[in-house]
Amino acid sequence: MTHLNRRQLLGAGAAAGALVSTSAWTKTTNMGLPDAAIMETAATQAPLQPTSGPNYQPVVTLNGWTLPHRMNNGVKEFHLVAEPVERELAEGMTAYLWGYNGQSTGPTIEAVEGDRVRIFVTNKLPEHTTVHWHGMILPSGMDGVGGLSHPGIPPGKTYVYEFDLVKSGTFMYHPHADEMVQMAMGMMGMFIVHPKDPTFMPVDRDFLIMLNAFDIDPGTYVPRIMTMTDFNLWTWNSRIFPDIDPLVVSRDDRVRVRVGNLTMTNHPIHMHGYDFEVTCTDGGWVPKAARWPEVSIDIPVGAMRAYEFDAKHLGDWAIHCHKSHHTMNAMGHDVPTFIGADKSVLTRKIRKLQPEYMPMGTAGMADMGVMEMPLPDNTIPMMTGWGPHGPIEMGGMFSVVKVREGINADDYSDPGWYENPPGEQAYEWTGELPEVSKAADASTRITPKPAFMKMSEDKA
Ligand SMILES: [Cu+2]
Repeated sequence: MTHLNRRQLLGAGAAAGALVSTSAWTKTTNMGLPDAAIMETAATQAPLQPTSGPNYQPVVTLNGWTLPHRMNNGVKEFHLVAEPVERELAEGMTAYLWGYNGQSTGPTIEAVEGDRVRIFVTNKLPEHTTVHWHGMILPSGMDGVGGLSHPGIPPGKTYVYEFDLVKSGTFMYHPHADEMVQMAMGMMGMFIVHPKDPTFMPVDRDFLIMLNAFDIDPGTYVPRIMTMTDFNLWTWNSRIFPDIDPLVVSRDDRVRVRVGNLTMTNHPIHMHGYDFEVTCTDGGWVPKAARWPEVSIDIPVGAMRAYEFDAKHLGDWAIHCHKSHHTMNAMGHDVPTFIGADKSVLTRKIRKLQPEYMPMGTAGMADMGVMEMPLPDNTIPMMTGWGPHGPIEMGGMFSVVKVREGINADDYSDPGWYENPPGEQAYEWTGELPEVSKAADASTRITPKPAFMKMSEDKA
C-alpha cells in the first residue's frame, strides 16, 4: 500500500479515504464538516451565550466547556471527536482516558427545543464506538445503540446523527458500544435543551455536574476497566476535590444545579445551608405542585436530577456526595482499622529499621489530612484541601457553593473564602459568654412560610 503524506492524502480526494484511515484524515474542515473544537485545559470555561434563536441562560459545566456549533441552512451542526485524551483529574494527577474533543468528560452540547441538530461523530479510538443520546425522544435509528440502531462507527470514520429536539430538559450522551470499557475510560457528556419559551423557569445560574468514577492505581495513568464497584476516584466531570471549581453565585440569584450519574452506584448529593426543590429529571420538568423540598437528593445510576434554590444565604457552603468513601481520593479499601489499638511496641520495633516510621490511624484518620506523606508520582492525597481554618479533609466528590453579594452576572471566578461576620462563627468556650448579639441578616435565615404553603400559593 502506498504511504501518503498529509498533503498527498488531502490532494488525492475521496479515493484516499477508502485507502487510508489516519488521524490526519479526521481533521475535516476542508471536507465540509464543522470544525472539531479541542479543549486543552480542565479549567471551567465561560458559558457560550446564545447567538441565534430564542434567548436562554447558558449552562456552566464545572471544570468543563460547551461545544461550539455552526448554523447550516437552519440546522445546528456540532462535531464530536471520540479519542484518547490526557485529563488532569487534579493538579499533580493526570489520567490517560478516552473522551471527546480533547477532554473527559466530553463537552456539553447545548441547544433549544425545536432546533434540528446534526452531530458529526468522528471516531479516533482504536475500536468502534457509537453515541447514545440518553433521554432524548428521537427516531430509533438515531439512538446510537451499536448493532441495534446502526453499525458501530469504525475507527477513522465519521457518522452523522440528525434529529429534532422535541422537548427541553437535561440529557446525557455516552457510547452504547463496548460500553463497560468506554464508560470506564471516561466517555460521557451532557446535552442540555433549553425551553423555546425564555420565560419558562428562568434561572440566573445553571451548573452542570456529571458524576463519574475511575479505578486508577496510585502512580499509574490508565483506569482499570474491569472494576465493577470498588472504584478509588470519585469524580465530577472527571475532576476531584480539591481541584473541582466552586459554584460561584451572587446573592438572590435563582440557581439550578443539574447532576447526571454515569457511575455504577447511586450518589446522595447533599448541599449545606439551603433547602431546595427538585425541578427536573431525565423525563422532564417536574410540575410546580409535584416538587418536593430536599437537602440531599439521591441520583440513581443512569439518571439525572436538577434542583433549584434562591441564593439567600451568604457563605461558603459545602456540596458533596454523602457517601463518605466518595469524598476520598485514591486509597486501598483493605486498610485495617487501628482505632484504639496500642501500636507503641510495634512502632519501637519498626523504628529500629526505619527511624521516620509514624503509626497512623490509632485515633482516627484525620492525621491523613494534615500530613504531607510521601506519595508515588501521579497521585494526590486521599483527603486534602485547605480551607481558611485548616485542612478540609475531603477529596473526590466535594466542592463549595460560594454565595456573595454583588457578583456580576457573567462572573464565575473564585471570590476566595467567606469571612464570617462577628458573632457568626463557632468558637472555643473559655468560661465566659459574650453579650447576646443578633446577626444583622438573621432575618434572611428564617423561611417565612413552610415551603409547601409557599408553593401552593405561587402561580405555576
Ligand atoms: Cu457518591
